[in-house]
Amino acid sequence: MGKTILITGGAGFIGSHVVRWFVNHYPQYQILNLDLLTYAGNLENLTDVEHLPNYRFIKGDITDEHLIESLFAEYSIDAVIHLAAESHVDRSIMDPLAFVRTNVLGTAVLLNACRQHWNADPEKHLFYQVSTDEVYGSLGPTGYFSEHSKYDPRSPYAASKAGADHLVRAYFHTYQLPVVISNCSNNYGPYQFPEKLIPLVIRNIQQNKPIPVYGKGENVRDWLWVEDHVRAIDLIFHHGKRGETYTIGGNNEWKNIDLVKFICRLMDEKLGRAPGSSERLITFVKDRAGHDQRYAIDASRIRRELGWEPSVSFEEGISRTIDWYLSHQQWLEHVTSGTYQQYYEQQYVIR
Ligand code: NAD
Ligand code: TDX
Repeated sequence: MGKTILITGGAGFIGSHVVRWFVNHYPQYQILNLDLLTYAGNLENLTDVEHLPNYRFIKGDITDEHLIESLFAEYSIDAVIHLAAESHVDRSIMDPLAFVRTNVLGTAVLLNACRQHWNADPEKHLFYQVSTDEVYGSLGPTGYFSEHSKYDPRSPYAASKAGADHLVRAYFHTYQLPVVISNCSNNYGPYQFPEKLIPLVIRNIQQNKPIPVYGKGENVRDWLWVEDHVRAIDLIFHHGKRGETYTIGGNNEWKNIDLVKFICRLMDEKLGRAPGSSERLITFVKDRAGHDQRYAIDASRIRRELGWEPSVSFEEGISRTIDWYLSHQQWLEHVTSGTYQQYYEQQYVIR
Protein backbone atom coordinates (compact mmCIF):
# COMPACT_ATOMS: atom_id res chain seq x y z
CA MET A 1 0.00 0.00 0.00
CA GLY A 2 1.22 3.54 -0.71
CA LYS A 3 2.46 5.66 2.17
CA THR A 4 4.11 9.04 2.54
CA ILE A 5 7.18 8.72 4.74
CA LEU A 6 9.08 11.68 6.12
CA ILE A 7 12.74 10.73 6.59
CA THR A 8 14.67 13.31 8.59
CA GLY A 9 18.45 13.64 8.21
CA GLY A 10 18.32 11.81 4.89
CA ALA A 11 21.32 13.69 3.49
CA GLY A 12 23.63 12.39 6.23
CA PHE A 13 25.57 9.15 6.41
CA ILE A 14 22.98 6.59 7.59
CA GLY A 15 20.03 8.69 6.42
CA SER A 16 21.23 8.66 2.80
CA HIS A 17 21.44 4.87 2.88
CA VAL A 18 17.93 4.70 4.39
CA VAL A 19 16.55 7.05 1.72
CA ARG A 20 18.24 5.10 -1.09
CA TRP A 21 16.90 1.79 0.28
CA PHE A 22 13.32 2.95 0.71
CA VAL A 23 13.14 4.85 -2.60
CA ASN A 24 14.50 1.84 -4.51
CA HIS A 25 12.71 -0.98 -2.65
CA TYR A 26 9.31 0.69 -2.22
CA PRO A 27 8.36 2.60 -5.37
CA GLN A 28 4.79 2.73 -3.99
CA TYR A 29 6.00 4.92 -1.07
CA GLN A 30 6.50 8.66 -1.42
CA ILE A 31 9.74 9.57 0.37
CA LEU A 32 10.21 13.11 1.69
CA ASN A 33 13.76 13.80 2.84
CA LEU A 34 13.93 16.70 5.32
CA ASP A 35 17.46 17.84 6.07
CA LEU A 36 19.06 21.09 7.15
CA LEU A 37 22.27 20.30 5.22
CA THR A 38 24.58 21.05 8.12
CA TYR A 39 28.28 20.30 7.66
CA ALA A 40 27.29 16.59 7.86
CA GLY A 41 24.50 16.68 5.27
CA ASN A 42 25.37 16.46 1.61
CA LEU A 43 23.06 16.04 -1.38
CA GLU A 44 25.94 14.46 -3.30
CA ASN A 45 25.17 11.39 -1.17
CA LEU A 46 21.92 10.96 -3.11
CA THR A 47 22.65 11.85 -6.74
CA ASP A 48 21.68 8.31 -7.84
CA VAL A 49 18.09 8.67 -6.55
CA GLU A 50 17.33 12.39 -6.77
CA HIS A 51 15.57 12.06 -10.17
CA LEU A 52 13.19 9.29 -9.05
CA PRO A 53 9.49 10.22 -8.97
CA ASN A 54 8.88 8.90 -5.44
CA TYR A 55 11.63 11.08 -3.89
CA ARG A 56 11.53 14.71 -2.82
CA PHE A 57 14.09 16.76 -0.89
CA ILE A 58 13.10 19.55 1.49
CA LYS A 59 15.75 21.73 3.09
CA GLY A 60 14.79 22.69 6.62
CA ASP A 61 15.37 22.53 10.34
CA ILE A 62 13.53 19.98 12.51
CA THR A 63 13.44 22.53 15.34
CA ASP A 64 11.44 24.96 13.17
CA GLU A 65 7.88 24.43 14.44
CA HIS A 66 6.29 26.46 11.64
CA LEU A 67 8.07 24.53 8.94
CA ILE A 68 7.18 21.16 10.47
CA GLU A 69 3.58 22.21 10.90
CA SER A 70 3.41 23.35 7.27
CA LEU A 71 4.87 20.04 6.05
CA PHE A 72 2.27 18.05 8.00
CA ALA A 73 -0.46 20.34 6.64
CA GLU A 74 0.76 20.09 3.03
CA TYR A 75 1.60 16.39 2.81
CA SER A 76 -0.41 13.56 4.22
CA ILE A 77 2.51 12.14 6.22
CA ASP A 78 1.84 8.58 7.37
CA ALA A 79 5.13 7.83 9.07
CA VAL A 80 8.36 9.46 10.20
CA ILE A 81 11.77 7.79 10.24
CA HIS A 82 13.77 10.19 12.37
CA LEU A 83 17.54 10.27 11.86
CA ALA A 84 18.33 14.00 11.83
CA ALA A 85 20.75 14.72 14.63
CA GLU A 86 24.03 16.19 15.65
CA SER A 87 25.90 12.90 15.73
CA HIS A 88 29.56 13.36 16.67
CA VAL A 89 30.62 12.84 20.29
CA ASP A 90 33.70 15.09 20.08
CA ARG A 91 31.65 17.98 18.72
CA SER A 92 29.16 17.48 21.57
CA ILE A 93 32.01 18.03 24.02
CA MET A 94 32.87 21.32 22.27
CA ASP A 95 29.28 22.57 21.83
CA PRO A 96 26.72 20.64 23.92
CA LEU A 97 23.84 23.08 23.43
CA ALA A 98 23.72 22.48 19.68
CA PHE A 99 23.08 18.82 20.53
CA VAL A 100 20.32 19.59 23.01
CA ARG A 101 18.68 21.88 20.49
CA THR A 102 18.65 19.54 17.51
CA ASN A 103 18.44 16.16 19.21
CA VAL A 104 16.05 16.93 22.08
CA LEU A 105 14.05 19.94 20.88
CA GLY A 106 14.00 18.77 17.25
CA THR A 107 12.61 15.37 18.25
CA ALA A 108 9.99 17.03 20.47
CA VAL A 109 8.85 19.30 17.62
CA LEU A 110 8.41 16.30 15.31
CA LEU A 111 6.59 14.25 17.95
CA ASN A 112 4.25 17.12 18.64
CA ALA A 113 3.35 17.52 14.97
CA CYS A 114 2.62 13.78 14.78
CA ARG A 115 0.43 14.02 17.90
CA GLN A 116 -1.57 16.85 16.39
CA HIS A 117 -2.01 15.33 12.93
CA TRP A 118 -2.41 11.63 13.64
CA ASN A 119 -5.33 10.05 15.37
CA ALA A 120 -3.17 7.44 17.07
CA ASP A 121 -4.17 4.72 14.61
CA PRO A 122 -1.33 2.23 15.06
CA GLU A 123 -2.13 0.45 11.80
CA LYS A 124 -1.65 3.59 9.75
CA HIS A 125 1.04 5.66 11.46
CA LEU A 126 4.49 5.25 12.95
CA PHE A 127 7.15 7.47 14.48
CA TYR A 128 10.44 5.57 14.20
CA GLN A 129 13.26 6.92 16.38
CA VAL A 130 16.71 5.88 15.14
CA SER A 131 18.91 5.92 18.21
CA THR A 132 22.25 4.73 19.48
CA ASP A 133 23.75 2.24 21.92
CA GLU A 134 25.55 5.18 23.57
CA VAL A 135 22.41 5.93 25.61
CA TYR A 136 23.28 2.86 27.71
CA GLY A 137 26.65 4.25 28.84
CA SER A 138 29.83 2.22 29.08
CA LEU A 139 30.49 -1.49 29.61
CA GLY A 140 33.36 -3.18 31.41
CA PRO A 141 35.20 -6.09 29.79
CA THR A 142 32.14 -8.37 29.82
CA GLY A 143 28.40 -8.10 29.23
CA TYR A 144 26.17 -6.66 26.53
CA PHE A 145 23.60 -3.90 26.14
CA SER A 146 20.10 -5.12 25.34
CA GLU A 147 16.55 -3.77 25.24
CA HIS A 148 16.51 -4.21 29.03
CA SER A 149 19.62 -2.15 29.79
CA LYS A 150 19.23 0.99 31.86
CA TYR A 151 19.90 4.35 30.29
CA ASP A 152 23.18 5.81 31.57
CA PRO A 153 24.39 8.34 28.96
CA ARG A 154 27.79 9.87 29.60
CA SER A 155 28.52 12.33 26.78
CA PRO A 156 26.39 15.35 25.85
CA TYR A 157 25.64 13.56 22.55
CA ALA A 158 24.50 10.39 24.33
CA ALA A 159 22.47 12.39 26.87
CA SER A 160 20.73 14.32 24.11
CA LYS A 161 19.83 11.09 22.29
CA ALA A 162 18.65 9.59 25.59
CA GLY A 163 16.48 12.67 26.21
CA ALA A 164 14.97 12.27 22.75
CA ASP A 165 14.31 8.54 23.31
CA HIS A 166 12.56 9.36 26.62
CA LEU A 167 10.32 11.87 24.86
CA VAL A 168 9.42 9.27 22.25
CA ARG A 169 8.37 6.81 24.98
CA ALA A 170 6.52 9.57 26.84
CA TYR A 171 4.46 10.30 23.71
CA PHE A 172 3.65 6.60 23.41
CA HIS A 173 2.42 6.33 27.01
CA THR A 174 0.76 9.72 27.28
CA TYR A 175 -0.79 10.16 23.84
CA GLN A 176 -0.69 6.56 22.51
CA LEU A 177 1.43 7.82 19.63
CA PRO A 178 2.56 4.74 17.68
CA VAL A 179 6.33 4.71 18.08
CA VAL A 180 9.25 2.35 17.84
CA ILE A 181 12.90 2.87 18.82
CA SER A 182 16.06 1.10 17.75
CA ASN A 183 19.46 1.52 19.36
CA CYS A 184 22.34 0.53 17.12
CA SER A 185 26.09 0.24 17.56
CA ASN A 186 28.76 1.99 15.43
CA ASN A 187 28.00 2.00 11.72
CA TYR A 188 30.61 2.15 8.96
CA GLY A 189 30.58 2.26 5.16
CA PRO A 190 30.44 4.72 2.23
CA TYR A 191 29.38 8.36 2.76
CA GLN A 192 30.44 8.54 6.42
CA PHE A 193 31.77 11.98 7.29
CA PRO A 194 35.56 11.83 7.89
CA GLU A 195 35.35 13.07 11.48
CA LYS A 196 34.39 9.51 12.52
CA LEU A 197 37.17 7.02 13.21
CA ILE A 198 37.13 4.75 10.14
CA PRO A 199 36.93 7.34 7.33
CA LEU A 200 39.32 9.62 9.24
CA VAL A 201 41.93 6.86 9.41
CA ILE A 202 41.52 6.02 5.71
CA ARG A 203 41.86 9.68 4.68
CA ASN A 204 44.85 10.36 6.91
CA ILE A 205 46.73 7.30 5.69
CA GLN A 206 46.09 8.28 2.11
CA GLN A 207 47.43 11.76 2.81
CA ASN A 208 50.34 10.49 4.93
CA LYS A 209 49.07 12.39 7.96
CA PRO A 210 49.27 11.25 11.61
CA ILE A 211 46.47 8.86 12.67
CA PRO A 212 45.14 10.19 16.00
CA VAL A 213 44.32 7.37 18.44
CA TYR A 214 42.72 8.50 21.70
CA GLY A 215 44.36 7.39 24.96
CA LYS A 216 45.94 3.98 24.54
CA GLY A 217 43.53 2.81 21.87
CA GLU A 218 42.07 0.26 24.30
CA ASN A 219 38.42 1.33 23.95
CA VAL A 220 36.16 -1.21 22.29
CA ARG A 221 33.40 -0.59 19.75
CA ASP A 222 31.00 -2.94 17.95
CA TRP A 223 30.92 -2.20 14.20
CA LEU A 224 28.08 -2.81 11.77
CA TRP A 225 27.98 -2.39 7.96
CA VAL A 226 25.61 0.53 7.38
CA GLU A 227 23.33 -1.34 4.96
CA ASP A 228 22.82 -4.06 7.55
CA HIS A 229 21.55 -1.33 9.88
CA VAL A 230 19.25 -0.15 7.08
CA ARG A 231 17.89 -3.69 6.59
CA ALA A 232 17.15 -3.79 10.32
CA ILE A 233 15.37 -0.42 10.09
CA ASP A 234 13.26 -1.74 7.21
CA LEU A 235 12.24 -4.82 9.23
CA ILE A 236 11.45 -2.82 12.36
CA PHE A 237 9.56 -0.20 10.36
CA HIS A 238 7.32 -2.86 8.83
CA HIS A 239 7.11 -5.46 11.60
CA GLY A 240 8.37 -3.94 14.88
CA LYS A 241 6.01 -3.87 17.86
CA ARG A 242 4.66 -0.42 18.65
CA GLY A 243 6.01 1.14 21.84
CA GLU A 244 9.01 -1.17 21.90
CA THR A 245 12.75 -1.10 21.48
CA TYR A 246 15.16 -3.16 19.41
CA THR A 247 18.91 -3.22 19.93
CA ILE A 248 21.01 -3.77 16.81
CA GLY A 249 24.68 -4.73 16.59
CA GLY A 250 27.20 -6.58 14.48
CA ASN A 251 28.56 -8.97 17.13
CA ASN A 252 31.85 -7.55 15.93
CA GLU A 253 33.89 -5.96 18.71
CA TRP A 254 37.23 -4.31 18.03
CA LYS A 255 39.71 -2.50 20.23
CA ASN A 256 40.37 0.81 18.46
CA ILE A 257 44.10 0.16 18.13
CA ASP A 258 43.54 -3.27 16.57
CA LEU A 259 41.00 -1.82 14.15
CA VAL A 260 43.37 1.00 13.17
CA LYS A 261 46.21 -1.48 12.58
CA PHE A 262 43.89 -3.65 10.50
CA ILE A 263 43.01 -0.67 8.29
CA CYS A 264 46.72 0.20 8.06
CA ARG A 265 47.56 -3.28 6.73
CA LEU A 266 44.77 -3.17 4.13
CA MET A 267 45.74 0.35 3.05
CA ASP A 268 49.41 -0.70 2.58
CA GLU A 269 48.22 -3.50 0.30
CA LYS A 270 45.73 -1.39 -1.64
CA LEU A 271 48.10 1.56 -2.11
CA GLY A 272 51.06 -0.71 -2.92
CA ARG A 273 53.06 0.69 0.00
CA ALA A 274 55.69 -1.26 1.94
CA PRO A 275 54.25 -3.27 4.87
CA GLY A 276 54.32 -1.17 8.04
CA SER A 277 54.30 2.24 6.28
CA SER A 278 50.81 3.16 7.43
CA GLU A 279 51.27 1.91 11.01
CA ARG A 280 54.11 4.38 11.41
CA LEU A 281 51.51 7.15 11.18
CA ILE A 282 49.72 6.02 14.37
CA THR A 283 49.95 8.81 16.95
CA PHE A 284 48.52 8.46 20.45
CA VAL A 285 46.76 11.68 21.44
CA LYS A 286 44.96 13.02 24.51
CA ASP A 287 41.99 10.84 25.41
CA ARG A 288 38.41 11.93 24.73
CA ALA A 289 36.82 13.40 27.90
CA GLY A 290 34.49 10.84 29.50
CA HIS A 291 35.50 8.29 26.84
CA ASP A 292 33.16 5.26 27.08
CA GLN A 293 35.26 2.13 27.49
CA ARG A 294 33.26 -0.49 25.64
CA TYR A 295 30.02 -0.88 23.67
CA ALA A 296 28.63 -4.31 22.81
CA ILE A 297 25.13 -5.33 21.81
CA ASP A 298 22.95 -8.33 22.38
CA ALA A 299 20.88 -8.31 19.18
CA SER A 300 19.13 -11.61 19.86
CA ARG A 301 15.65 -10.06 19.96
CA ILE A 302 15.72 -8.68 16.42
CA ARG A 303 17.39 -11.88 15.19
CA ARG A 304 14.78 -14.08 16.83
CA GLU A 305 11.62 -12.02 16.25
CA LEU A 306 12.32 -10.38 12.91
CA GLY A 307 14.83 -12.82 11.39
CA TRP A 308 17.51 -10.16 10.96
CA GLU A 309 21.18 -11.14 10.47
CA PRO A 310 24.17 -9.02 9.47
CA SER A 311 24.99 -9.90 5.85
CA VAL A 312 28.45 -8.44 5.31
CA SER A 313 31.54 -9.69 7.17
CA PHE A 314 33.78 -7.02 8.69
CA GLU A 315 36.72 -7.96 6.44
CA GLU A 316 34.53 -7.55 3.36
CA GLY A 317 32.86 -4.37 4.63
CA ILE A 318 36.13 -2.63 5.53
CA SER A 319 37.66 -3.57 2.21
CA ARG A 320 34.61 -2.21 0.35
CA THR A 321 34.68 0.95 2.49
CA ILE A 322 38.34 1.63 1.73
CA ASP A 323 37.75 1.04 -1.99
CA TRP A 324 34.82 3.45 -1.89
CA TYR A 325 36.83 6.24 -0.25
CA LEU A 326 39.79 5.70 -2.59
CA SER A 327 37.50 6.00 -5.61
CA HIS A 328 35.53 9.01 -4.30
CA GLN A 329 38.24 11.63 -3.96
CA GLN A 330 36.02 14.40 -5.21
CA TRP A 331 33.35 13.64 -2.56
CA LEU A 332 36.06 13.63 0.10
CA GLU A 333 37.47 16.94 -1.12
CA HIS A 334 34.05 18.56 -1.13
CA VAL A 335 33.15 17.51 2.41
CA THR A 336 36.55 18.43 3.84
CA SER A 337 36.78 21.85 2.26
CA GLY A 338 35.54 24.86 4.22
CA THR A 339 35.01 24.45 7.93
CA TYR A 340 36.37 20.89 8.21
CA GLN A 341 39.93 22.19 8.52
CA GLN A 342 38.94 24.54 11.33
CA TYR A 343 37.28 21.68 13.25
CA TYR A 344 40.27 19.40 12.67
CA GLU A 345 42.75 21.92 14.00
CA GLN A 346 40.65 22.60 17.10
CA GLN A 347 40.15 18.90 17.76
CA TYR A 348 43.62 17.45 17.23
CA VAL A 349 46.75 18.80 18.82
CA ILE A 350 49.37 16.69 17.08
CA ARG A 351 52.99 17.67 17.41
P1 NAD B 1 25.21 12.35 10.30
O1 NAD B 1 25.82 13.39 11.18
O2 NAD B 1 26.01 11.78 9.19
O3 NAD B 1 23.87 12.94 9.63
C1 NAD B 1 22.96 13.73 10.34
C2 NAD B 1 22.07 14.46 9.32
O4 NAD B 1 21.12 15.24 10.06
C3 NAD B 1 22.83 15.42 8.40
O5 NAD B 1 22.42 15.24 7.08
C4 NAD B 1 22.43 16.80 8.91
O6 NAD B 1 22.43 17.78 7.89
C5 NAD B 1 21.04 16.54 9.45
N1 NAD B 1 20.65 17.51 10.49
C6 NAD B 1 21.38 17.91 11.55
N2 NAD B 1 20.68 18.84 12.26
C7 NAD B 1 19.49 19.00 11.63
C8 NAD B 1 18.35 19.80 11.89
N3 NAD B 1 18.31 20.64 12.94
N4 NAD B 1 17.29 19.70 11.04
C9 NAD B 1 17.33 18.86 9.98
N5 NAD B 1 18.39 18.09 9.67
C10 NAD B 1 19.46 18.16 10.49
O7 NAD B 1 24.67 11.23 11.28
P2 NAD B 1 24.62 9.64 11.11
O8 NAD B 1 25.87 9.06 11.58
O9 NAD B 1 24.12 9.32 9.76
O10 NAD B 1 23.49 9.30 12.19
C11 NAD B 1 22.12 9.36 11.83
C12 NAD B 1 21.27 9.00 13.03
O11 NAD B 1 21.60 7.69 13.46
C13 NAD B 1 21.49 9.90 14.24
O12 NAD B 1 20.25 10.11 14.87
C14 NAD B 1 22.42 9.10 15.13
O13 NAD B 1 22.23 9.43 16.48
C15 NAD B 1 21.98 7.69 14.83
N6 NAD B 1 23.01 6.65 14.99
C16 NAD B 1 24.23 6.78 14.39
C17 NAD B 1 25.17 5.75 14.51
C18 NAD B 1 26.52 5.84 13.83
O14 NAD B 1 27.35 4.96 14.03
N7 NAD B 1 26.79 6.83 13.00
C19 NAD B 1 24.86 4.63 15.26
C20 NAD B 1 23.60 4.53 15.87
C21 NAD B 1 22.68 5.55 15.72
O1 TDX C 1 40.30 10.46 15.81
C1 TDX C 1 39.75 9.60 16.51
N1 TDX C 1 40.52 8.77 17.28
C2 TDX C 1 39.99 7.81 18.09
O2 TDX C 1 40.73 7.09 18.78
C3 TDX C 1 38.33 9.43 16.54
C4 TDX C 1 37.43 10.31 15.73
C5 TDX C 1 37.81 8.46 17.37
N2 TDX C 1 38.61 7.68 18.13
C6 TDX C 1 37.99 6.64 18.98
C7 TDX C 1 36.85 7.10 19.85
C8 TDX C 1 35.94 5.89 19.91
O3 TDX C 1 36.37 5.01 20.95
O4 TDX C 1 37.42 5.68 18.08
C9 TDX C 1 36.15 5.20 18.57
C10 TDX C 1 35.08 5.51 17.56
O5 TDX C 1 34.91 6.91 17.54
P1 TDX C 1 33.79 7.64 16.63
O6 TDX C 1 33.97 7.19 15.21
O7 TDX C 1 33.83 9.08 16.95
O8 TDX C 1 32.45 6.94 17.16
P2 TDX C 1 31.80 6.85 18.62
O9 TDX C 1 32.26 7.91 19.52
O10 TDX C 1 31.96 5.43 19.09
O11 TDX C 1 30.26 7.15 18.25
C11 TDX C 1 29.67 6.57 17.05
O12 TDX C 1 28.88 5.46 17.34
C12 TDX C 1 27.63 5.64 17.92
C13 TDX C 1 28.86 7.62 16.28
O13 TDX C 1 29.64 8.78 16.09
C14 TDX C 1 27.58 7.95 16.97
O14 TDX C 1 26.80 8.84 16.18
C15 TDX C 1 26.82 6.69 17.18
O15 TDX C 1 25.65 6.96 17.90
